[in-house]
Amino acid sequence: MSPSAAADTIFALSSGALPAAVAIIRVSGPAAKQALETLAGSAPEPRVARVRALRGAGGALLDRALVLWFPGPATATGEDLAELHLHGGRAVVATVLSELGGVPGCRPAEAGEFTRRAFLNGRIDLSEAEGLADLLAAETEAARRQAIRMAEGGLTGVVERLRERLLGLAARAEAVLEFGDDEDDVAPDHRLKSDLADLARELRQTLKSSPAERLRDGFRVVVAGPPNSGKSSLINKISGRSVAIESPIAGTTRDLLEAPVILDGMAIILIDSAGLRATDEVIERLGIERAEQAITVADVLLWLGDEAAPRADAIRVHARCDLLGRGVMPATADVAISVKTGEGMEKLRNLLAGKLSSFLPATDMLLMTDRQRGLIASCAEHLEQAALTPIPEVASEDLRLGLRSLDQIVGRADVEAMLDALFGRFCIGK
Ligand SMILES: Nc1nc2c(ncn2[C@@H]2O[C@H](COP(=O)(O)OP(=O)(O)OP(=O)(O)O)[C@@H](O)[C@H]2O)c(=O)[nH]1
Ligand SMILES: [Mg+2]
Repeated sequence: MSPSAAADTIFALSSGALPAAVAIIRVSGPAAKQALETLAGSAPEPRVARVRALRGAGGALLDRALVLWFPGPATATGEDLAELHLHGGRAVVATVLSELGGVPGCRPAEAGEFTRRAFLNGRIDLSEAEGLADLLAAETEAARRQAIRMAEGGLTGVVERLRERLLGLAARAEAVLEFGDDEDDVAPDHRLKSDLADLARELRQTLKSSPAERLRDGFRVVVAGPPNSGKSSLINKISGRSVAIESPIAGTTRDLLEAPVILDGMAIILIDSAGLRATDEVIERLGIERAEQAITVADVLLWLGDEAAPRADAIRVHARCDLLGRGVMPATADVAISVKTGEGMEKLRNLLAGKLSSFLPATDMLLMTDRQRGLIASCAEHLEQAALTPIPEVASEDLRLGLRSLDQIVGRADVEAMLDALFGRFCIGK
């Protein structure tokens, strides 16, 4: 019996916001066919769209709709599935949903429940489900492209290949366990440890690209420098909004201010910060502490100071270059800009976009979510331990734990705990 064979039948509006030209309601579960029969009189032949009059319990006409019937298990959810393509008015949809609620065994779906059933019935694996969740949430082109690759199982393939290799190594470790004492039978596996270390290194390498969350939520670009250097003005200019107060008074900005911006299809969050200087003023000092912290965790630092940047990888900006005495860019700066004249702004955008695209994964690599990165890191850790330990039993156990981490990425291992977290990210009807 499939895991959800005994489950309720769920239904929800699966298409976008109303009103719309067409609204699609999906019904999934053992009572899906009965729901169709109740509303449309009968279910059409499988996978053929038919126009049917939908009627309520009292016989009143609700809508003339296209209806489809997909018998399980070869369906999106792995269960019996019906689709009603209605005219997309709010009243029509509300009435049909309420009629469905009256069919025995049917209830409204929870967020992500359709996808959850697809996963439980083996129609998709966990990384594909995560890709789908991201796809629904993707607001930028770069995030969308990445999410599509994940939804198509890109990460599954990568993990499968890693898993095959790890299985091979685990088998060799077992062989050492079994025959290790009897050196006449089997030559000792001298290369096992270095092969383990190699695989661990490769895993660590895949962690060098940014987490998928960054691509979705935006790279954090912190603008910092001394007071009055033009930080707030720059942020207002790039975002095209008045995010932060600009003023000739040094020490205007205190808190960190965030402005989400799309740059070359990439989501970024521009972060304004308090000007750095020695001060006795308590609030200003708290602001400066926040600024210093933001500088250390920034994905990119735009540094507007004339003195050396606090991070070697900063983009050094010579701001306010239209002002008297600032016309010559110092050799230590990467770009001279003026928000007044617009000079250098294009070059700054290009420098920033270039830096950000270096965080994107290479074409054959995939962005991973924090959860997936954590599992890859834990797998690498187990391999490293296995490569170090002189005790074959310990090495074997480490490899088993390493495999388990990989399995959790695609949801092979015990995963119930994280399902709620993942599927809760979906919208209802997905
Ligand atoms: N001429 C000229 N003035 C600028 C330019 N950018 C900023 N200013 C002026 O410089 C002053 C300081 O600008 P802000 O953007 O408030 O500077 P800030 O770095 O945010 O300052 P704090 O928040 O106090 O740390 C304001 O009077 C701005 O109008 C520029 O490109 N050209
Ligand atoms: Mg400011």
